[in-house]
Amino acid sequence: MERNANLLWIALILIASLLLAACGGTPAQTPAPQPAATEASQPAATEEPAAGGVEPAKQIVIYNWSEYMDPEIYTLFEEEFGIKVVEDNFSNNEELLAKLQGGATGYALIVPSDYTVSIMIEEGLLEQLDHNNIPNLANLTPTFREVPYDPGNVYCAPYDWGSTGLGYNSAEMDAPASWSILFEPDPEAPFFGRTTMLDDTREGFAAALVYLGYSVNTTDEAQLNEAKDLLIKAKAGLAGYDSDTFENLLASGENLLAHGWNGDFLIAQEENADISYVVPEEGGVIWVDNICIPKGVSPEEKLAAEMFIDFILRGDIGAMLSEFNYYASPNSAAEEILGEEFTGDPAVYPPEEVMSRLQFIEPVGEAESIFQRLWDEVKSAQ
Ligand code: SPD
Repeated sequence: MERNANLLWIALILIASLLLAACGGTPAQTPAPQPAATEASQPAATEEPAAGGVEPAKQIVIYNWSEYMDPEIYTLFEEEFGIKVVEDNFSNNEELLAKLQGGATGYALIVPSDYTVSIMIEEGLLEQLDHNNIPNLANLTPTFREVPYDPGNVYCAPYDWGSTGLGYNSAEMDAPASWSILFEPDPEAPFFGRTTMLDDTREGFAAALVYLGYSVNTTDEAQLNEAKDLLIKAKAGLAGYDSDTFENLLASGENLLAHGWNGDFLIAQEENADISYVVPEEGGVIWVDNICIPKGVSPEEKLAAEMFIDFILRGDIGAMLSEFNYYASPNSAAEEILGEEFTGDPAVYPPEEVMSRLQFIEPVGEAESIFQRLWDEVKSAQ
């Protein structure tokens, strides 16, 4: 994907959020979409019609990020459709991709980020969605129906979107202005040794590359080696790499600073009001996560998976999802329910000034293996 496409995409999200703000939280879409299926109109579990003679599986497994789905959503889905959804977790896109590339079976739903969707489509790892089974795709805002990595939602439905920056304990330290707080470690600082970075190849490199003023998608080996050296230097001040519990370690006071995703820090803030989030002056990452069906599922699992995708695209369920994980919704019917209090929160929907400093991670083809080799060197450095 060209850098221009990246900028256009940021501009589209920005315009969507500005229009949203200008309309006082009402999605910039006329007429406002209605959930295609309401609770009242949903058939009871036993009445669920078979699509093309196929009956939905009674149980499916979703492979998702941790603390990303309200468990109550699984309960409501099972009550309504008689289908149990079991969750398994991964920590980063590379882990998810490796699992699928290795031929893993058993998952009916997965939640990859934008650039990973591109790779998965390219490698033939995803099923195409049957839109007849997912009428609530109509609830997505126009921007999210035409995402550059999957125009027309042929393979996936956007799940939510957010940014990557730094979370910190505002009672113990000032807001970090720069990524230098990670990459110029100061043994005298209160957060020295009480800091985590995401256990994530592309996110780790993105932090170092934006600090150096380079594109997060550079494939220039000299720039990547410079970033690797910085990442190794940062290790002196780290307690470790963590993509699953970094927000809990901040909330508990065990750590004071963490590289991570905005919504997770807002979850931590519920427990500890001193936790704040900032995108450093050099910028950060913007991303869209997506719900997709991996290749190789049975027709029964595929139907059940599409029914679940349709369920979370309902306005009320999409709103429950965002209220649980504090990430921005791609769903205008959900945004109507969430209201201005949520959609006007700059920690969830970043203002223009912040948006302009964010970059999407994009697929880098053959250079993926360079990122991976250098990241392995970072992780194993003493
Ligand atoms: N707690 C789950 C957070 C999921 C964030 N996914 C974003 C990945 C961007 N590279």
